[in-house]
Amino acid sequence: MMLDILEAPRPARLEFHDHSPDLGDFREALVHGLTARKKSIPCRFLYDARGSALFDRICELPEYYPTRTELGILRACAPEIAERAGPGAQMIELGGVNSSKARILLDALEEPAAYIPIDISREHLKASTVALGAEKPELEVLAVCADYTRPLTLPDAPGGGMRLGFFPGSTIGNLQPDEAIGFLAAWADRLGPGAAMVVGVDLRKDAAILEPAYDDAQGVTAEFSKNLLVRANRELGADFDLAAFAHRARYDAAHGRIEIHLESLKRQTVRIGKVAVLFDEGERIHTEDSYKYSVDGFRGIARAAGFRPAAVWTDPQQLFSVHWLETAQA
Ligand code: AVI
Repeated sequence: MMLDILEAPRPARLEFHDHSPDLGDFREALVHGLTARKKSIPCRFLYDARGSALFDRICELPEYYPTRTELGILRACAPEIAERAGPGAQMIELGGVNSSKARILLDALEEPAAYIPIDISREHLKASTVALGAEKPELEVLAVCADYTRPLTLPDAPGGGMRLGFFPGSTIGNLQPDEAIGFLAAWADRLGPGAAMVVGVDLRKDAAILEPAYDDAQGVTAEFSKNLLVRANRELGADFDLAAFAHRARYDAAHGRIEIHLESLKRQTVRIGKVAVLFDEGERIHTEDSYKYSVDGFRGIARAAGFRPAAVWTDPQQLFSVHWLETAQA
């Protein structure tokens, strides 16, 4: 379904293509995940309107270094990215409800032909699309509400410039490494020959920096994780007692990943409609992994996906990295 969300006339197109997954997906995934031997809920369900707003707050937290570090790197390397991309690029952002990073590149690119943000969070995406469209009336903004980890068709966009994928925020780290390879390979295919992709990747570091970033003093990350339970209560009529679950975040250095769980603080039964789920005291629901890579480790992932890693930029403290990956030439 395609909705034209702009009421006033404007020179360039502003479109909203809505392919968002329906509620059935959440019920099915929740029941499936909570009735398995090891309980889990897929992390893509974290991002409803409330979850996205909470994630925006996480990005502002003093402990959560990735956002401000990546912004600094992007500001510094934007001219080089613009030079590599050339004029008339179509920028396709995977994610994109918070377009502050895209703006840095759009401001640096020479006459970008179109900006195509793809995000699962419908209301957030709509709002940011309208705001960006108002700010850059000459730019074609073609927003796609969809799960960019699944097959999708890109809208027709103008311009003969480079197709430039943009995947900031180290969201690649929320995929398992083999999934990350499959995901990047699918995008290399979708972008086609002669394209490039800019990917933000969090780097491996001490647990003393990583763990507070995922378990902040104000409890915003805990609220973000528990939003899965809030959603289940509101949307599916489940009866999760939020006070009976605790947010846990721990760095597993051997796997290079932060593991996030919700831990049941007592033995309890939770109902999701007709389904009853028994929790032992201390039993955990796995909600998210956030993988951290070395620069070379990530370049290996990109190569395995069929990209040629051509450039990488980092901050002076080596907290975060931004990679320029190229697809094969036509
Ligand atoms: C979206 N993603 C990259 C975040 C991360 O750092 O893995 C999600 C997040 N979860 C808790 N805090 C941040």
